[in-house]
Amino acid sequence: MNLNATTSKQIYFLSDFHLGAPDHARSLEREKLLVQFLDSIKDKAAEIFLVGDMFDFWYEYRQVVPKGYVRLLGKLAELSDAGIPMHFFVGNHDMWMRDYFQQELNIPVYYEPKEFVRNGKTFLVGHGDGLGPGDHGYKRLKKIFRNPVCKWLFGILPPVVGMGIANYMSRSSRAQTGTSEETFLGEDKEWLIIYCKDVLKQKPVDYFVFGHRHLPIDFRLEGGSRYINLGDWITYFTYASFDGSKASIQSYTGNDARIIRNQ
Ligand SMILES: [Mn+2]
Repeated sequence: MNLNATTSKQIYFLSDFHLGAPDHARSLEREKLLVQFLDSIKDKAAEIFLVGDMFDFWYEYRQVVPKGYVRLLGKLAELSDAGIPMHFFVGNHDMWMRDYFQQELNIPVYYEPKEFVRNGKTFLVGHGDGLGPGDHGYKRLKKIFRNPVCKWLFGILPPVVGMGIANYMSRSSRAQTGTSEETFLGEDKEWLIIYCKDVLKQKPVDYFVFGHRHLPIDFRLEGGSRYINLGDWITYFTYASFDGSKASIQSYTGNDARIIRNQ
C-alpha cells in the first residue's frame, strides 16, 4: 500500500490502552476517549496499527470472549467495515488471543514483530516486550505464558477462577498507578534502542515502532532510522502517524481535555 500525497491520508499507530484497568469506571473513560479519537481519524486513516496491550487482560476461550469493551470493538468494526485495513499485535497483557479479531473485525493478529513497507519506507512494528538484552525474569515468564500447554490449562479453569486470577494479577499492573514514573534511561540502557541498533547491523529499517515502554520516544538512530515508542493511553494519550513522507508522535487531547487531566 502507498499513501497518495493528494489525499492527505495517514497511517496511524497506537498501543497500550490497558482497558479494564484500574477499574471499570476509569477504563470506560479512557475507552470513550479512544473511540472519540478513532472517530476523529476515520476519514483520514489509510491504515491503523494497534500495537498491543489493548486490554489489561484478555483470554479468549474457544467459544467465549471477556465481557466489556463494546464501544471500542464497535468502533473498530465500523472502521473495518468502512474498508480501513487494521492490524493487531498482541502485547504481553493480551497475548492469549485466538481468531476473534480476525473473524469478527477482519483484523489480523500478529504474535511477533513484523515488517511492512509503505511508500518505500520499511517499518518494523511490534509490541516490543522481551526484545533486546536484559529483562530475564519477564522473558522466562513470557515463555511460560506462550506455552500452549499453559494456555490450555488456563482455559480449562472455570472462567470465574481463571478471570479471578487474572484480575488479581492485573492489580499489580502499571495501569494501576495512573501516573508515569517512567523516564528515559539513555540510549545505552533502553533495551529497545539496543535491539534496534542490533537489527540495523543486519538490515536497514526506516522506522521501528514499538509500544510496551509506556513512554513516548522518538529517537534518531544511525542512517536516518528512527525508533518510535508509542507511549500509552493511560498517561500520555499518544499515537504516531505517517503521512507518506514523515512520521511524528502526537498527543490526543480530545474534545474534552478534562478527561485527560483527571487521569
Ligand atoms: Mn503495556
